[in-house]
Amino acid sequence: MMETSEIGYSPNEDQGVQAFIRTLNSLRNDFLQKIKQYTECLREKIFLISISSISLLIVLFFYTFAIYLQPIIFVDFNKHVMSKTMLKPSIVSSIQEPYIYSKNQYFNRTRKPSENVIAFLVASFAGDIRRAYNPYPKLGEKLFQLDERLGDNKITDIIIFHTGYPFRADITSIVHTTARNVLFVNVDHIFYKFSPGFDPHIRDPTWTQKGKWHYHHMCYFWFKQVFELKIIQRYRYMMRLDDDSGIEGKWPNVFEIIAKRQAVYMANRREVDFNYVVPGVTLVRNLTVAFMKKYKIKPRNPDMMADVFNHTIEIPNYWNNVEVIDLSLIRQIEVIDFMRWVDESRGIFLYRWGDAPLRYITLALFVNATQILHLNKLGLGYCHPC
Ligand SMILES: Nc1nc2c(ncn2[C@@H]2O[C@H](COP(=O)(O)OP(=O)(O)OP(=O)(O)O)[C@@H](O)[C@H]2O)c(=O)[nH]1
Ligand SMILES: *[C@@H]1O[C@H](CO)[C@@H](O)[C@H](O)[C@H]1NC(C)=O
Ligand SMILES: *[C@@H]1O[C@H](CO)[C@@H](O)[C@H](O)[C@H]1NC(C)=O
Ligand SMILES: *[C@@H]1O[C@H](CO)[C@@H](O)[C@H](O)[C@H]1NC(C)=O
Ligand SMILES: *[C@@H]1O[C@H](CO)[C@@H](O)[C@H](O)[C@H]1NC(C)=O
Ligand SMILES: [Mg+2]
Repeated sequence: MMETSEIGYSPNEDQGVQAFIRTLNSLRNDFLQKIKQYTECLREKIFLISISSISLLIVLFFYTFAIYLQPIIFVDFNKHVMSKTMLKPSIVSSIQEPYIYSKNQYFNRTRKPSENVIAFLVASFAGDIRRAYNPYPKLGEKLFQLDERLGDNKITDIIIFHTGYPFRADITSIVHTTARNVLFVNVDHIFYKFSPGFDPHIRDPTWTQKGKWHYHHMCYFWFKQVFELKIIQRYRYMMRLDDDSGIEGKWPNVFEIIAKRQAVYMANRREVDFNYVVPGVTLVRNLTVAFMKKYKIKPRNPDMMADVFNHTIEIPNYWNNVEVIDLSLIRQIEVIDFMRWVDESRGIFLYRWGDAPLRYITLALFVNATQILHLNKLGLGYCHPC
């Protein structure tokens, strides 16, 4: 102030300058105030950002840790919260399978579907799986054999469930091999699915055949998925036959036999899966125990159930490369429930639980001894591999 007056400004000028300086000062004060507020705000933000980063790092750490620990991940077989009343049997796909090639359609026939069905599963020739091969020539021989050996008057439909795309030449040669109706049903839309929550990307299987997860997909398909397909709903009994197995000698009409005897299942011979070959196969007992406890189920077949539990290192199965099953069995709500428990436990993919031991346990739970017929007791021949 003194300086400015000493320089000799006029009072008017002096007042103007003072006002100007006051304004400047107040602006400066405002500015400093703002800066202070801003830095405080920034400090708060930095604090929040650091907190978030640290939490993120902690989460990441545990996540990575969990990934590394996955081979010994604990499956809580008891943690199922579904109640019986919540169940809906509508697990069946509401849409028709997208790609179906029907021989009847091809020949412009309007024949009704048969009562029963013979089902195969094959891979179509593709370059992207290990040991890719064309299964159709051999399958043609199988169908020819069936016409000769199975006493059903060649009326039972054949469904060839397949992945990939058969060549037209494969289809036409098969269509002309057998008198039966044949349906080629592409199952790509379900075959490569995994159990919910399973991560096939970072995990390694305990077992590999063909591609990394192909064998597991096959087990999943025959244990559960096949019964959810819309096309299967119209049939009463399903006979499964693998393309590396065959029926030998003359077979009677097994569908008639199973119906007359009011049976539910026609079983091949008993085999076992050892826990040292299929690590984790015995854990299927934990799931079975939890399931029986939850729904207070007493096994319909105590001998078979004892067979499941009595042998420390092995789980029994019927070698279901060939089997005949009453499809009304797997339409029962409790059975659907069991299949879902197995699915949700992810045991098929974690431990390669096979469809054969799983079928055996399903039978032990829901089917009594008189409802199971045995191929060997009926004197019916079977070969594998053939
Ligand atoms: N589409 C498709 N079908 C498969 C695949 N793996 C197996 N299958 C079919 O599923 C059936 C059973 O498979 P197999 O490889 O014979 O398995 P398995 O019967 O348990 O094994 P073996 O006892 O050695 O015969 C066969 O008819 C195969 O054609 C696959 O990756 N894709
Ligand atoms: C089936 O019918 C279609 C349309 O009428 C015809 O073009 C086709 O040739 C018929 N197929 C056979 C095998 O007769
Ligand atoms: C499975 O059951 C056995 C025997 O009761 C028990 O020792 C084991 O800890 C269980 N394992 C799991 C993963 O639940
Ligand atoms: C198997 O278990 C049942 C009961 O669970 C028992 O009665 C039977 O003696 C056992 N058999 C063998 C061979 O251990
Ligand atoms: C098996 O179950 C069927 C159908 O529920 C029944 O008729 C039959 O008597 C049962 N047999 C035995 C041995 O329990
Ligand atoms: Mg086989």
